[in-house]
Amino acid sequence: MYRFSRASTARTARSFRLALRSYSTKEPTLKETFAASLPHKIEQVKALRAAHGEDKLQETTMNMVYGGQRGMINLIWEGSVLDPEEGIKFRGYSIPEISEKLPKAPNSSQPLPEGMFWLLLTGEIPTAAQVKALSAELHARSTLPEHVSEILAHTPKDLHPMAQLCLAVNALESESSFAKAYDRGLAKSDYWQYVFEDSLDLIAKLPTVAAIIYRNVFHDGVVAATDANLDYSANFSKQLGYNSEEFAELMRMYLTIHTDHEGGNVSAHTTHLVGSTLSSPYLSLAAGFNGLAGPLHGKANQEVLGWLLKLKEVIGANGGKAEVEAYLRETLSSGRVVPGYGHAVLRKTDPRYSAQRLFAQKHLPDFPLFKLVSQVYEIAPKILAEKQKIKNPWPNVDAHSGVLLQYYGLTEQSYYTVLFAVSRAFGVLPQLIIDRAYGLPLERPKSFSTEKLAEKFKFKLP
Ligand code: HAX
Repeated sequence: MYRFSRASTARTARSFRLALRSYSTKEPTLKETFAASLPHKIEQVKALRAAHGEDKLQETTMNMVYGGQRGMINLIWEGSVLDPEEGIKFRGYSIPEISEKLPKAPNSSQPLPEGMFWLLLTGEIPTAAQVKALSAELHARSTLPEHVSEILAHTPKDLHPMAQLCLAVNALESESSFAKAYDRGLAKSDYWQYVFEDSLDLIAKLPTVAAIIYRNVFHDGVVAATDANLDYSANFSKQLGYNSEEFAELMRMYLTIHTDHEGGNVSAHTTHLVGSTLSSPYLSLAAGFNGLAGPLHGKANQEVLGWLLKLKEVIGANGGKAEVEAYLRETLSSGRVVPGYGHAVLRKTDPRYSAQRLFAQKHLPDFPLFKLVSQVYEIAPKILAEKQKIKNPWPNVDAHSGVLLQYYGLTEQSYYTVLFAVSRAFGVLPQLIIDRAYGLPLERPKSFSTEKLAEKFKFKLP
């Protein structure tokens, strides 16, 4: 059963109010900045649609329809665009560029995910004061309703942490200002304002939810009270039970690079799809998290760790290239995937992998598991490339994240996707706000049966 370790609720609330006051800035807030940019953005979309609304983007082939819609352009996603060769660009900025440009905590070299949220929503790099004010606002919104901690307290410990997270986020729906306002009667032009409020509340509450799950399942159930003097990542680290500035640095990097990966990935697409029915942001995000929990998507980070630890066991202390190669071949010949390798869009090493590799080279160059990851990186692409059907033999984000967590003692691999989920909320919720601000409609693509497709091509099915 989770309980706050110290500080009474009243004292915590007072410290939030003080923090908010001390961090308030004369510069425009996030909501003001977004609202100010909106009329121009809407004009741009209108002008583009008026000029090219009926023009063809591409031909849809039958292989796209049967092949998981690979390469089919069918979504608007403003926060990021993924290039197969260049990798992800967040509002036009690469990972090294956001690392340089986004505001940082004092004495930190990593960007703050709060700044990333700002960038993804508005397209603008916030000032340090704006990010500080946003951090304070998130702290002020972080209190959980009691029933959510109650539900988590009564959840079986062996229920997967991602299933627990989805339960908790669904249960947080009770807090949805969008759902309440909609029930009262809400004008369409005002939808986004309530989705904005819910999104900030959700992001604010996720660290405590995630920390409760971690502390309940793997430790003593005691969670540190939210510390309004810390940035989001440092506070989350503390709530998980870490008092290490280096681990907070890892969290800043981790939570920033896992946010967004354009709109077609399952967690992003699902959040957007469910949101199009005007389900609240809570239900929409929970749906996205359900998708993230799959082993071909976010759960690949857990799978990678299991696969690596087994490799370590199989090859022993003196394993070399030949043993790693044999293990890779055995994985493939047994009909399984090599977790952490391959991608539906990317055709090179994932820049999120490279960012984590840089972090490891700086902070844990001699950690044996990092050396093993590096060894796999040297060997796996060649072996995977031998299989012609595999379109991308290079590592993705999930090939590296678990090793960094292992180094700092967060060894419970079934928890890893929860960390990914906390970050993913920062990427999918900005688009949910934008969806409602643009007034995008219910999503409802057309489907055909195999018989109908054959009929279209006058093809006689065998
Ligand atoms: N190991 C073995 N086989 C692989 C493979 C891998 N790492 N990557 C692709 N393949 C196989 C596919 O299973 C598919 O086989 P079938 O035709 O027999 O079904 C074939 O190669 C073609 O696949 P593809 O076109 O190259 O890749 P997809 O777009 O279909 O799939 C995946 C992309 C990421 C799902 C795939 O590469 C994979 O399963 N990788 C391992 C799991 C993983 O790391 N997932 C995380 C991806 C990143 C992410 O979303 N993180 O959240």
